[in-house]
Amino acid sequence: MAGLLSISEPDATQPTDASTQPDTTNSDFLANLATDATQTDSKVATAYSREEIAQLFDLPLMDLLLQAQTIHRKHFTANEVQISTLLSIKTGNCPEDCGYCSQSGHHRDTTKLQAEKRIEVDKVIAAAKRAKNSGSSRFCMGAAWKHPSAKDMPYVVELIKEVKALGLETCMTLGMLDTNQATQLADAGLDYYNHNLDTSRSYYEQVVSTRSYDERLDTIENVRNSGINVCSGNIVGMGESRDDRIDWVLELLKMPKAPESIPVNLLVPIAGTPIGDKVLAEGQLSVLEWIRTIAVARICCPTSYVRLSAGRESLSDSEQALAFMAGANSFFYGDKLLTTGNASQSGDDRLMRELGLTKQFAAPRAPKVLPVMDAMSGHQTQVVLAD
Ligand code: SAM
Ligand code: DTB
Ligand code: SF4
Repeated sequence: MAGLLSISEPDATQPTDASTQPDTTNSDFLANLATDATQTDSKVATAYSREEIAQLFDLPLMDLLLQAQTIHRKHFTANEVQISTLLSIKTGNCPEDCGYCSQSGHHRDTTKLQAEKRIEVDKVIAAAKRAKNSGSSRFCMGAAWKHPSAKDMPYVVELIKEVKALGLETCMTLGMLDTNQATQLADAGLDYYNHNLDTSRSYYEQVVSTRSYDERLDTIENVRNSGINVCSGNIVGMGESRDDRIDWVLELLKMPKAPESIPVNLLVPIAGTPIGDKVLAEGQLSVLEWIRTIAVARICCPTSYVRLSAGRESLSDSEQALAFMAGANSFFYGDKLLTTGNASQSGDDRLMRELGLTKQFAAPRAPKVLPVMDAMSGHQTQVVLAD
């Protein structure tokens, strides 16, 4: 295990208190973890059993962070982070009843969220330009829909093309997509589609009743098959158990390919939502458990970007530093998420300087369908590019 501390062979010169140390000495799996990370990605991304994931969660925190950071450095440039800016392009009155979400029409009498119709293309482009000028490399557009309607498709296709023309990567999160819609977005050149599983299959029914876990997986499969990069993550701190967080990791590993981007949201408890109200009354989960979840996601999906998502506004610099140590290498940048506040941009600039983090540049996919002029007829036509 060149260059890595072995967690199974403690330094004999250091005093240890055997009564307080978890027994990790019998686990070949833990001893070989970082060595395994040098093997092929497909092996690493599918190799973990439920028990092994549970063992990772149980590690002493410093051991877990060390392993996660070591694995991170085998697959990514150390100290480089990808940053994205979010914009809500259609806010509130969502027909789904997600128990954490300010935008659900089911909670509108208690959240009092001001709903807004689709915002005009020009306004989206202006926000994307501001994001680009601030140094963001990806622009993520979210809509509170169960799924886009047929009349929404030309609008979102136009947004993808216009935002890409600025040299930004594009991401969308619009609810469920069928195969045809996923293909239309892929043809327009969409780089990422965000669709979170949020939690385990068994806890999901405590979180939302208007759609099923399998519908969520179907959309992710449609996105994957279309060639768009998959962004799929969770929310930590909704009242789910450690077992639910383990099962969520297992769901990622069951996919034919792990998501390229994994947002790990820390619940923002929003007053007036059923889950927000419960957490506000009963107390929030320890931030360290969110950090452990980030580390386990990093270890199990070593080539995925792991994103610090909702919840950073309430965290200290030191807590965020630990999350980067745990292998997170992307975050949402800008003063607002969708409907709630984010850590401030100026604060993030300062934090990045203090931690020595640098921003990664954008690498947008080329659109698959390009407009061209037919030289003979003078009419506008399209070419479909090969993959
Ligand atoms: N409507 C689309 C959907 O559900 O896929 C996209 C927007 S939705 C707001 C995107 C994600 O934001 C959710 O899947 C959830 O993981 C996260 N999210 C929403 N509200 C949150 C909250 N209060 N705290 C933490 N994460 C939240
Ligand atoms: C994701 O996983 N988190 C982002 C993004 N994907 C779309 C959204 C966070 C929303 C937080 C609550 C809000 O601002 O409404
Ligand atoms: Fe709608 Fe998405 Fe909010 Fe659920 S999380 S209520 S689908 S906007």
